[in-house]
Amino acid sequence: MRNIAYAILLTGITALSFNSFAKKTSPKLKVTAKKQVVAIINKMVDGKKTWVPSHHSINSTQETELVLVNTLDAVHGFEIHGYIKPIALLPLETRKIILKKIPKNTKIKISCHMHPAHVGSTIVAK
Ligand SMILES: [Cu+2]
Repeated sequence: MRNIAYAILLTGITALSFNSFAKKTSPKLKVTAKKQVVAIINKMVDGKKTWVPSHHSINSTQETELVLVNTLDAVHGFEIHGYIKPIALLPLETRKIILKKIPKNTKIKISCHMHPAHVGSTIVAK
């Protein structure tokens, strides 16, 4: 009977010790900043292939998920010189890519590397 009592006592002490040990040694959860999402659509505007909207304003403290939508029935390019390498979007393709944080007041230009006449747009980090 005494052995059983000791066993119960020991189990309780072990559980308590383990819990406080776990609390001290567990790494804190990393709080990831919410990402912002920007949709950039490729479509015909006044007879011209165009990435719309023409201007995007983003928060410089967050990375950005760009949702690229090619609504046209041909392959089109997407590029942000210095930030996003040229991508070829298939007809009617939607693709999500991540734009890393860009410094405040930076203005970057979206273009189609496949068609020089394709109207681009700009992103400004605030
Ligand atoms: Cu194009």
